[in-house]
Amino acid sequence: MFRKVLVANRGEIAIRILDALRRLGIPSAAVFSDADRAAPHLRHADEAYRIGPAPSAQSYLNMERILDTARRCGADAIHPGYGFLSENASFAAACEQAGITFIGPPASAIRAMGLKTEARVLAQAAGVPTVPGTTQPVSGIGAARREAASLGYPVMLKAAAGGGGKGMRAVAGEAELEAALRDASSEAESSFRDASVYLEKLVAKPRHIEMQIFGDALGNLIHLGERECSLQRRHQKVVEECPSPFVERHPGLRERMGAAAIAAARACGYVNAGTVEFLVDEQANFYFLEMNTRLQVEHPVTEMVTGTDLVEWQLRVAAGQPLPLRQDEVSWRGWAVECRVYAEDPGRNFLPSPGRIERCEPPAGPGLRLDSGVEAGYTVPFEYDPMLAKLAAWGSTREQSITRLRDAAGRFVLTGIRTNLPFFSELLADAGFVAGQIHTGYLAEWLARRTPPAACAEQETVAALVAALASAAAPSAALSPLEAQARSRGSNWRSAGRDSLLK
Ligand code: MV4
Repeated sequence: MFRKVLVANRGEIAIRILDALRRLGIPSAAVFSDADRAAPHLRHADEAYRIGPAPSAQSYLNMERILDTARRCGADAIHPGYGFLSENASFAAACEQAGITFIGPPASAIRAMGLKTEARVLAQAAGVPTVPGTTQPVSGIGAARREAASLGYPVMLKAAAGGGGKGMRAVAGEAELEAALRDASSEAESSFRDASVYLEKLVAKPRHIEMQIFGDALGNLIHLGERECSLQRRHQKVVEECPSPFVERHPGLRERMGAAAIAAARACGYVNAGTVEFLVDEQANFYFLEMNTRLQVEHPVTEMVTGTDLVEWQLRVAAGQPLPLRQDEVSWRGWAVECRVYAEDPGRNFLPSPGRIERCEPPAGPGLRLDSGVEAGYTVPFEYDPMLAKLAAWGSTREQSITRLRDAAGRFVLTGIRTNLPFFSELLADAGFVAGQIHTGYLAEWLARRTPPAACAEQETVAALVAALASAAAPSAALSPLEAQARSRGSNWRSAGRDSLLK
């Protein structure tokens, strides 16, 4: 298929891709920044190349450096993983121009789905249901008032240039519209350097259900079923599952959402792995949210239920081969649930807790899968996304997969840093979750019920900072620069850059 593939990523997804290359007998090259000189993913590659200093902008986002490294090491393909350059149309185009295969969709498809308003127009033109609202940004408060009045409150303001909740404001009535528009525009400007905002009818208590699709260069396009991703915290997915309990309870919904997802993919000439995200309301109406033009973090739950290897599919399709399965050959067996293991402390408002991992002893057992980027003795760098690993469990029923995952999360020994593993033992036992009665606001409500209402996150952060400074002043200060740096970031420590990896 390829002479050599360079994996332009790090952590668990780099290992996931490098191991697939090894299984397929394809030579591989890894890259690393100065912060990743001892990173575990390097040992899964045949060669490793330094691409720059720790900051992502000077390393994993440094397009020229990565392309130059690919040329110098003789790689004829680059796999971007997720986050970083995986949805950068200019990078995909630069690879194409350099004669290096970008393992992902064509740059034109990335561009077409990159701007949320344009993606909505494309979806609408393809007959895909979208939330009622504007397809162009509103020009000012006057237009916003008119649009909101015709839609009817409540409405949702959204940044045209971005997703992930930045620049988004729910507006219950006209009295709040002007202030909300001002806030949404300024957050959109600071997050995406584009203040454009558009309007949608607010969908109450929606679920986030996404369809995995796959296209090859011969025009075949299929779906591999859905993933329920409604358990999110601050627009960051925490638990994902396949199939969705809601879709299971609504016969015919999967087929309708699958057809819509394929129509959206066809409208932008999609090839390779992609995901179409939908909002689903309590009456099982579904609305196109956005299309992610990359392999997603949560792809393992789809693999575990369909028995596929989506990275192998990506490589084969990028090499011009047809899809390994036709739509009528895709089958789903059992259930899979995944939790994302982060270096953060649930007891302190999920404050970062990177540092040196002392023990890392994953659980073993039937149906378990761990995609990990860390090991004992490894120091988690603070420059990148704090996700350490993904722990998933397959079962013949949803109950069995949840029980296996909850038990495994409780048996996962990971010390030296704090992680959110203990949080999963609780969450996966929650009656609402076990009953499948979840929506995108569920986790926030659950957390609010579970912990004493903090006076305010800032006070907690100040307290943490005072504690940190106090212990730093003490001669035996155990504070690593990491911890101090991380704490100084306060509770909202995920910068925009991090979000790019939270997909
Ligand atoms: C919405 C919505 C309700 N109504 N749009 C959040 C980020 C971006 N992906 C779109 N999001 C939402 N859009 C309308 N018209 C509620 C959300 C939303 C959400 C969506 C998916 C997953 C998690 C979410 C958390 C809060 C709000």
